[in-house]
Amino acid sequence: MSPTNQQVLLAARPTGFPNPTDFRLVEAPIPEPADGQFLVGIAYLSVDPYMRGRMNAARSYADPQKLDEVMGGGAVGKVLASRHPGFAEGEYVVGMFGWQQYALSDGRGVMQVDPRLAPISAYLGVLGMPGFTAYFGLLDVCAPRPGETVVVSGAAGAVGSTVGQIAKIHGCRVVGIAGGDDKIRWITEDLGFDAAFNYKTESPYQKLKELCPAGIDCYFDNVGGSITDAVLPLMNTSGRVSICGQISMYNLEKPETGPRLFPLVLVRTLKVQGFLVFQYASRYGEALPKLAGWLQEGKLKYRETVAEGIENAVSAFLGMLRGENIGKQLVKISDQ
Ligand code: NAP
Ligand code: FER
Repeated sequence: MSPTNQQVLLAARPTGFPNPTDFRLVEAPIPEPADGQFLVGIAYLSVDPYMRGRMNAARSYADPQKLDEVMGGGAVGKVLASRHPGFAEGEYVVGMFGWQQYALSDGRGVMQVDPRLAPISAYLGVLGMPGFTAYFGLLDVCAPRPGETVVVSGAAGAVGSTVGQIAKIHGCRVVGIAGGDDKIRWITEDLGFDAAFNYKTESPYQKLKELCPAGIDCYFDNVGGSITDAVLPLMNTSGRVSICGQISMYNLEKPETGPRLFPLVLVRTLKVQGFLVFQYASRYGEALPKLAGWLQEGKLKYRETVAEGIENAVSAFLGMLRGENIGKQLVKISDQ
């Protein structure tokens, strides 16, 4: 039997929390590069929260994921064959290669990665899109000053765990919010967060009041919803709020109503700003050496939760949406 390219397609648009039946695993022939193309053997693929948004029909920053097409997504791998002058066989690359074992590329949006600087999987996490999100979303949007109190939600995930450590590097007091005692232990004992609590077993407002006696200067929001409703009343005057993600709402069938907090934004003169990491694409080259430097100095640590095999990509994605990951959720496709 000739080797094939296993791929995961979007089979149906979910309502509410996605089901495994919204996806389909298929086999296709391994493609051959034409002139100007190269073939990538994928080593790891990334499953990310934004993919849930792209499964809906509504257009936003990017076009929706098309039905019956390979799920889009970032991946790292090795160039196996090349007819492209800029990419040589044997090089490692990161790009939007999708949920499959092999991908053809024309090089657009693809970057070479240095496997001597860090294991290649890191380019999907701390040295990749989530790392850049943490870097710019904290430093550019919140601009934290030494001694300030920074609160991070989704604190044990890919973005949140990096945000907390960058805030520590900048001399802040950091308080994390995450959904499990194992997650809380990791971010406080290993990553150096000053304090953290499990929002599933503690009252966020009461805990934050206790853990942030000087109030909150910066809030990096990965989750939204009732957690954010508890943070905002504790913000100090002229506090900054970086709206990075609202994952608590991504799978809701009906929008939730909550308290109306804009009066607080007004009287505390808060800056509340959403951002998309892609806005900073021209500055990734500024963030990468900083993140890699902190990694090498041991000031920045990361963790990965790795599922094995393309056939487990869907369960890894659904597990990440349910909070089963600590650090970055990846899927290992092959040893490249
Ligand atoms: P992640 O945090 O590694 O994984 C998602 C985490 O969300 C889960 O582990 C889970 O942790 C938490 N979660 C799930 N449902 C929740 C709920 N109802 N309430 C509170 N927390 C919930 O994912 P990531 O890649 O680092 O992304 C984190 C956030 O950043 C997401 O909102 C994502 O959309 C956003 N993001 C934004 C940009 C941008 O450009 N703006 C770029 C990348 C990511 P718990 O166990 O703690 O619940
Ligand atoms: C994310 C959540 C939302 C994200 C991007 C978006 C890159 C927005 C995308 C869009 O507007 O299309 O985690 O990460």
